[in-house]
Amino acid sequence: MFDQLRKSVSKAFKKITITDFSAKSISRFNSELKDILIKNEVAVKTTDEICNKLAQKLSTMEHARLSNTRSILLTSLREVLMEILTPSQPIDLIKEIEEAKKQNSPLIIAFFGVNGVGKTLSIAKIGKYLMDQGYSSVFAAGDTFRAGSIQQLQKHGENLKIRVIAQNYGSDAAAVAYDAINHAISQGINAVLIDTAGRIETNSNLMAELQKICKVTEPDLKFFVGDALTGNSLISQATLFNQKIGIDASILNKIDADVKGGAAVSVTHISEKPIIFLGIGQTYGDLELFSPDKILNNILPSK
Ligand SMILES: Nc1nc2c(ncn2[C@@H]2O[C@H](COP(=O)(O)OP(=O)(O)O)[C@@H](O)[C@H]2O)c(=O)[nH]1
Ligand SMILES: [Mg+2]
Repeated sequence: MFDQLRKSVSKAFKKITITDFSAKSISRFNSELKDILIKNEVAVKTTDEICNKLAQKLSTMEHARLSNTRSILLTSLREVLMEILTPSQPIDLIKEIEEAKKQNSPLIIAFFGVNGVGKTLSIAKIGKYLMDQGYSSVFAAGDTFRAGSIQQLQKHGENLKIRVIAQNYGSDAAAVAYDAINHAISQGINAVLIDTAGRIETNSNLMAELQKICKVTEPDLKFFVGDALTGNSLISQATLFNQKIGIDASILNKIDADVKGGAAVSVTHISEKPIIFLGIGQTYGDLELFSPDKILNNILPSK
């Protein structure tokens, strides 16, 4: 996880020679940090924010007696990154399910994102996660477009013993999702996880289809699913999906193969929405609740 980014940051810290936090020293360090972040596909806007915040923090220390500039720098950078990674409104999925339960209704979650980012597998992982916590779910096979997608979800359902509501290819995805919600209501199921089609993000038919699903099913939560390996392109996808359908949180997949970490660092800051889960592999258990600390420990040297 984030090997390339961690190595570069560690290297930059090893060769720090500054002995004060004068504007000149800060700017020297920041210009190196900026290069590292950009090379690892942290969004430009997020990179600028990190460097500006760091400069601001350090400038107040200019006249302090500095015995260990390196450790002050490290602590300051940790604080800045923590702010960048911490969402203003975190989402607690279990709390949301409990709230819905009190209203005698299932929590409705729709998953959006381009093809191949791991939407369908994320639904299976979250179905298992909920089951492990004692909550039931039903899957809605709302990708009625891509060949094989319905069977793929059905296979996950079979493996996990979770019911999948499906119709034929080409059928109305909103109607499939609606059926699944009715099934959940009648059976007292805790959560409805709605799969959707991906295609490419610029496809306006797709956006219209997704908007219709939202209109018909009124999801409690809309999750944007992204592939961390796509770096900056993930950031533009998240922005577009947020504009077109409004997202509540992100799931970042393929973190296990991501050496750069740019998407994980930028997406909360850019979308102003929390990352809720990280996908860290291809099995059902390869799902982690997002934690800024864990990300930081994979980026920054320990001391
Ligand atoms: N290494 C890795 N592969 C993943 C992860 N999530 C999904 N995948 C793989 O990505 C591919 C596409 O996943 P799928 O769920 O079909 O994506 P969808 O098109 O968005 O529904 C599959 O081969 C998955 O096994 C992850 O966190 N790590
Ligand atoms: Mg799929």
